[in-house]
Amino acid sequence: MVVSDEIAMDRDIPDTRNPECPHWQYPEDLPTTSVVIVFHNEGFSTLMRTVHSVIDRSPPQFLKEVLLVDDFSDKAALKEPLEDYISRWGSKVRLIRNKERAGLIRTRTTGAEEAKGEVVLFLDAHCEVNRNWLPPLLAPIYRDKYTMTVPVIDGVDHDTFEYRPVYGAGSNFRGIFEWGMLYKETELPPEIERSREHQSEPYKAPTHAGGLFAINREYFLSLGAYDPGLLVWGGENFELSFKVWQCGGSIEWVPCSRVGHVYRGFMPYNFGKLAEKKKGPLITINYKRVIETWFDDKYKEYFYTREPLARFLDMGDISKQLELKERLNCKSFHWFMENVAYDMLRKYPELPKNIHWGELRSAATSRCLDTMGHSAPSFMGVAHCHGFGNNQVSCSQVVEESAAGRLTCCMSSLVWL
Ligand SMILES: [Mn+2]
Repeated sequence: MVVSDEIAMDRDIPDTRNPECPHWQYPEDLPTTSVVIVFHNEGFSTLMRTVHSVIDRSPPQFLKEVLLVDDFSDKAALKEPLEDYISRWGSKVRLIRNKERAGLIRTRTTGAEEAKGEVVLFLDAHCEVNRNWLPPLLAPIYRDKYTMTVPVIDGVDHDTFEYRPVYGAGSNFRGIFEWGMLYKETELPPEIERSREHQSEPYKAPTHAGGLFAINREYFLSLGAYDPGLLVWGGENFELSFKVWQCGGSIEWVPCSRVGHVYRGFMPYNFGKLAEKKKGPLITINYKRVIETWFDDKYKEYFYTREPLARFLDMGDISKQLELKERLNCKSFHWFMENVAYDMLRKYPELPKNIHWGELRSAATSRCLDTMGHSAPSFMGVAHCHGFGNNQVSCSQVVEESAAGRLTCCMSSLVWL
């Protein structure tokens, strides 16, 4: 925040688009857009720089409003000083506030309900949109209102606030996931590469990172917005992606729309009272709701192989979600795997059932293998066995690949081969 506060709200940033991008033509009657930004105790300057960049770099005729939705922040700067600051934009920037903490997911739904534009475009509260970012996101929705669009995300360094692309202008990636429901990005499969004429044209993708996307507002609400049973954060990107694809829509990533995002170094807030009500890791509970609603039985087992404890977590009632799936006549997960995420099994093959899972205890020291809160296997350690699973769950499968077989181990959200 010290660095961010020193940087101009309307600074220039490098144009990271593919050089083809300025040559595309877009319709002049694109839908109007509400840019919805949810925040909870966000830094004042990062939040306002997000708004400045949207106002400065969006054609005004397509930008209906920027709708700020405060998820019950308690920082003083986000009270009257924020209201004073945004008054310079009149009705173009609107602020609504939750009366209690609702979490990111539910607050996004509130934003969509309150929005006045035909399209809702969600941004995180610490972004900087790049040159002509908006028309390329709206054009596919204009063509087909059941398309949801996703910009390419550039990085804004959380220490220096340097703006730099994660991917070069010539390389395209798309969102997938592995069976423990960790979000991944991968090169375009050859099937898609072959069908493309230009490096800069939009392409279909199975899923998205979650924070930044545009969707027709009525369509989003007709899908039930986000499952209201999902708590705070995590898994909502998958829920929406499966729902869109399996129920007749599609997702396109748009290389000519670039948005910078500050990737944080640590989780800067807690889940407050929302987390206390639930037993077990909240994100895994969210994943369980999503896979129990949208996966077919065979694929559910792959998730339970990676997260054996999830089978015993209380995910609440999903009957409304299953009803929605029935009512919208949605396709199977198998259809999704065959037609949309067909490159996924090449990267993350089907998982056989676990042979063993539980804590892995040293016979010599009686201490347990532990992820130590890290997400890479090289950082694993041993610790006092606490018996509550989570970061001390290990499991093993034999994957028949050679005559000798191959042992796969996983721990919590880690996998190694
Ligand atoms: Mn973010």
